[in-house]
Amino acid sequence: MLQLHRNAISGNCYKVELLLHRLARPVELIDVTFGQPESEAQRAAVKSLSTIGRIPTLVLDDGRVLTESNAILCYLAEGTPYVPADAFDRAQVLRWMFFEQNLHEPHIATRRFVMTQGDPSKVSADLLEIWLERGTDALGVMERHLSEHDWFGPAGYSIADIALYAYTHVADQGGYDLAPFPALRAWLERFAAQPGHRAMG
Ligand SMILES: N[C@@H](CCC(=O)N[C@@H](CS)C(=O)NCC(=O)O)C(=O)O
Repeated sequence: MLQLHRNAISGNCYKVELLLHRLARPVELIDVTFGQPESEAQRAAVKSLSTIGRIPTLVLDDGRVLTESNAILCYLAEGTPYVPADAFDRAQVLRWMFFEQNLHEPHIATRRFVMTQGDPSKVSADLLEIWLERGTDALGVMERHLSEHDWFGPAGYSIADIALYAYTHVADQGGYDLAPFPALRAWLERFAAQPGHRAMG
């Protein structure tokens, strides 16, 4: 059976868990906690599996290991409706997944982590402000797309939608205001209303 090293508060792990759930793929979830007495051993186990040593880390039935949430999504979605077969359409999905890792997650997920799990007083006010501005810019990019499209996938709900949903739906925890983004809020509702949806956690 697939094994996924993960934790319940990580949006990157949630992406993978949601797709596995929608694909009805059985998986053994292995919790990796932070700041608990047992966490050092759990993190050492993850570090022994790959050079990056972060979660999510997926271990396949044959023992091969895959890291990077969006790479894992691409692997699991192969041959399913969650990723288009057409090369151009597929590239459209990939470009949103690169956008997520480049301009969205580094600001929105990091700010959320600091605000909910970390100590904001250890981060400069300037950096918190830069994350807020850049994350809000990324939400604006999504809003402009969603003003004209229902999904980020050219043919509908896709792994690009899963990748972007993970941290957008909890962006308020990082101090982001979604009120100015009505098309984005409608997409969040549409996404969560899909049959087979599974909440984070
Ligand atoms: N780009 C990677 C990010 C992986 C990552 O940074 N994961 C975090 C949890 S969301 C982690 O393992 N943090 C532990 C650490 O920083 O040591 C992905 O999308 O999977």
